[in-house]
Amino acid sequence: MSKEYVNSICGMCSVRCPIQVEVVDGKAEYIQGGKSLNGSLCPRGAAGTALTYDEERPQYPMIRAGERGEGKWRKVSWDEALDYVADKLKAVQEEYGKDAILFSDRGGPFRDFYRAFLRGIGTANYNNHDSACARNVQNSALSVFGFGRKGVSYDFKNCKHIVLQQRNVMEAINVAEVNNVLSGMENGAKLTVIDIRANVPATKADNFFLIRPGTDYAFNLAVLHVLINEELYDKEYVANWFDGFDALKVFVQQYPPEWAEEETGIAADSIRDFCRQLAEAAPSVIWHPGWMTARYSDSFYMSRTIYLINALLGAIGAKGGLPFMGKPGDAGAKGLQSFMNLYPKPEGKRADGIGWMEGRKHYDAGPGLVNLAYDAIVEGKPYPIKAYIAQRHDPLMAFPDMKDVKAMWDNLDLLVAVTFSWSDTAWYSDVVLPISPFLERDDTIMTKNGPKPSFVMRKRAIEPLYDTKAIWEIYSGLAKRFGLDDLVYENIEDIWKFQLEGTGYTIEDFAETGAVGLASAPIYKPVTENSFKTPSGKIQIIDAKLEEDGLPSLKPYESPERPPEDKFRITFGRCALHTQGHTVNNKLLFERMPENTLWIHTDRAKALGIENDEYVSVGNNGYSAKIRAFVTDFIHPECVFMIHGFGHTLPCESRAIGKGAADNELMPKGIRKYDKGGGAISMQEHFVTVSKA
Ligand SMILES: Nc1nc2c(c(=O)[nH]1)N[C@H]1C(S)=C(S)[C@@H](COP(=O)(O)OP(=O)(O)OC[C@H]3O[C@@H](n4cnc5c(=O)[nH]c(N)nc54)[C@H](O)[C@@H]3O)O[C@H]1N2
Ligand SMILES: Nc1nc2c(c(=O)[nH]1)N[C@H]1C(S)=C(S)[C@@H](COP(=O)(O)OP(=O)(O)OC[C@H]3O[C@@H](n4cnc5c(=O)[nH]c(N)nc54)[C@H](O)[C@@H]3O)O[C@H]1N2
Ligand code: SF4
Ligand SMILES: [Mo]
Repeated sequence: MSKEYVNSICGMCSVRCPIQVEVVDGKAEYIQGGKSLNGSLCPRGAAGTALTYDEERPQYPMIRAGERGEGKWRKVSWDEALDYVADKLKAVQEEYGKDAILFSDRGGPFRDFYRAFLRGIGTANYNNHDSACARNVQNSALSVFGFGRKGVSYDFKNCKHIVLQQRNVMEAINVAEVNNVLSGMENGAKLTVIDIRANVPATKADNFFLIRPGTDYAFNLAVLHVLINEELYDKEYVANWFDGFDALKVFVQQYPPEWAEEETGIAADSIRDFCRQLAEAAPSVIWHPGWMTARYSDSFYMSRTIYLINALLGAIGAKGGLPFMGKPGDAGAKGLQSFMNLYPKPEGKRADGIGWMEGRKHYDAGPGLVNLAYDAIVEGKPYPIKAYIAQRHDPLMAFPDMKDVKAMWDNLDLLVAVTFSWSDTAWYSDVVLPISPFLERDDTIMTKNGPKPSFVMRKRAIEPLYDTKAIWEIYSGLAKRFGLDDLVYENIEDIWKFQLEGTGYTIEDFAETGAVGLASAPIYKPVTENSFKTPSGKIQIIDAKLEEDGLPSLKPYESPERPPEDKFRITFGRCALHTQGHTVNNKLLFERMPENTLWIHTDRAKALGIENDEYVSVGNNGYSAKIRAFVTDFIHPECVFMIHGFGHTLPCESRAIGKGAADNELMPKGIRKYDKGGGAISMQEHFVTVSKA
C-alpha cells in the first residue's frame, strides 16, 4: 500500500481554502484543511472526493449533435474539440471583428493565463459572473474609496463589534473567516445581525434585528443620522480623511430613527442603542459591506452607507476593523510575473458599454457586466457578439429566468462551456470542454492577499480518471491554434517557473505546505495620503463620476413596494451543505440535503392552511414548483425564503433532478432589472404566490 499527503487548494467553492489530500494507492481517500486552517474544512470541501469519483460528470469533450439543449452529443478527441472551437472563433472574428467573442468566468486568482489568451486573440470582452453577486459592493467601494472591495480585509479576530447585514458568515462559508469570527467572539466581540430571517449567526447574536425586506438602506440612513447627530463618530478621522462630510450631514437629517422604525419595523430606541454600542467598540468595528448583494435596486447605496458608517467609526484601516489589504509588495516581496503583460490591452470598446456608454462610465470596467453584453447578442449593437465561452460559469442558473436567457443567446454561432460538472449552461452549449476537477489538476500559482500575503500552489493529488484537462492545458491548446507561441506550454512546471521569475522563490519552496508566506507578522498599513484613490485622496461623499452618469451620490430613500396581500417577496441565500447549484448532485452532499425548503411565517402559513413540512406550490408568471414548507416565526411575514441552486431538470443528474424549487425561475425576465448604481441584478424585486400543493 502506498500512502501520501498532497497539499493543494479546495475547489468546491470560490474561497479556495488550503487542503491536504490523503492519497492511498493513487486514490484520494480523505481531505482535511491545510496547515493554516489546523485541519478544519467545511462540509463541501470534505465532499471533494465525491465530485471526483462521480461518473455523472462530463468525462470527455463533446460536440452537440442535436438541437441546443436536446442532450444529443458526439464524443470527440481533444484535438477535434479544440480545432472546432478555434476554427469557429477565427471565423467569427473574421466576419464580425475581434470583439465578437464574449467570455465570462467565475473570477478569482487563477485567471492570468487564460486572460492572456483573450488579450492575445484581441477581444475586449472579458467578464466575470459578478453582476449576479458582488458588483454592487465592488462599485460602492470604488465610489467611496477609489479602490475595490478587496482593498480592505476583515480583522474579525481583533474586532469588538461585528455587524452582519444581509451577510451570513456562518453558512455562506469561508473557513478561515468563520474561525476568525468565532475567535473574535470568544475574545468578547459583540455580534449584531440584521436579516429578514433568523439565520445561524442570528442565533448567536447580541442584537438581532428582523428587518422588513428591501428596507436596509433606510436602517442605515437612520444609523448615519444618529452617529452624526449624537456626535458618536471619530472626529479626528473625519477631519483628516473625509471629503464632503457636511453634505452627508445635511442629507441624513431627514432620516431619524423614528422614521426608519416605520419603514423597517425596527424600534427607534433599538437603533439608537445599537449606534452607541458601535461607538463604544470603535474603531474595532466591522460592519460587513455585504457579499451577495445583487438583491435590490438600491443595494449599491446600501453598501455605500455601510462603507461610510465603517469610515465614520474610524474602522477603515484600523486593527480589529477593515485594515487595508496586504499585498506582496507590502511585505517587501515581488509579485508573480504575469502572462497578461505579454500582450497589449485590446483596443476595442466593450460590448457591455462600460467605460464609454452614457450611464455606464462609472462602473468598474475590469470584469464588466456580462448581462449587459447579452444585449449585443440580441441586437447586434454596438456590434454583434457571435461566440460566447462560459467558463466555470453557469449563467442559466446564476441569472434569473432560464428561458429568457436562452432566447438571448439564440443569435450565437458558438456557445462553449468549460466546466467540471454538468450545468444548465453546459447542457445547452455547442461544445463541452470538461475540466479535470481540482483534485486531478494543477493550476497556475495564485497570490493570496491579506494580512499575511502568500503564494499558493494547487497541485494535482491524483491522475485524471477520465479524458479531462487542466485549464492551462485547454488554453495552451487553443493558443497553439492561434499562433500565440508565448502561451504554448507542455508542462505546468514551466508555467510555474515563468510566474516565479524574479520573485526569488522556486517550485521547491512550495514542497512542504503548498504555500510560501511572504510576511512574518500581520501587516497593518496606516491611513496616509496615498490610502484612498479618489480624486481628492479622501473618502468621498460626492462621487463626480457617478453624477456624470446621471446618478446621485446621496440617493433619497424610496420605500419598496409591499407585496399584494396574496403574495410574498422572494428571498434566498446559502446553506453550509451546498455551493450554488453545482453540488446538489454530489453524492455525499445530496444525501445530507437533497432538497431545499420554503421558509414561511407562521401566521401567513396558517391563513393559507399550510402545515409545517408539507409540500406546497410556489409560483410566478407560469413557473411553479413543489417545495416543502418550513413554517417558522423567525422570518419576516412579507417574504418567503429558499436556498438557491435547487430545482434541477437535467436528465444527466440522476440525484438532483426534480428535487426542490429553483428561486431563479421565480424572477421572470429578471436579468433586465439591475441596480443602476452598482450594476448588479436586483433579484429580490419579485413577488410570488404560495398555495397548498
Ligand atoms: N436566484 C439566484 N441567483 C443567483 C444566486 C442566488 O442566490 N439566487 N447567487 C448568485 C451568486 S452569489 C453567484 S456567485 C452566482 C454563482 O453562479 P456561477 O457564477 O455560475 O458559479 P458556480 O455555480 O459556483 O459555478 C459555475 C460552474 O462552474 C463549474 N466549475 C468548473 N470548474 C470549477 C472549479 O474548479 N470550481 C468550482 N467551484 N466550480 C467549477 C461548476 O461545476 C458550475 O457548473 O450565482 C448567482 N445567482
Ligand atoms: N456554504 C456555502 N458558502 C458559500 C457559498 C455557497 O454557495 N455555499 N457561496 C459563496 C458565494 S459565491 C457568495 S456570494 C457568498 C454569499 O454570502 P452571503 O451574502 O453572506 O450569503 P447569503 O446566504 O446569500 O445571504 C446572506 C443573508 O442575507 C439574508 N437576506 C436576504 N434578503 C435580505 C434583505 O433584504 N435584508 C437583509 N438584511 N438580509 C437579507 C439571508 O437571509 C441570508 O441570511 O457565500 C459564499 N460562500
Ligand atoms: S469554504 Fe469549503 S468549499 Fe469553499 S474552498 Fe473552503 S473548504 Fe472548499
Ligand atoms: Mo457569489
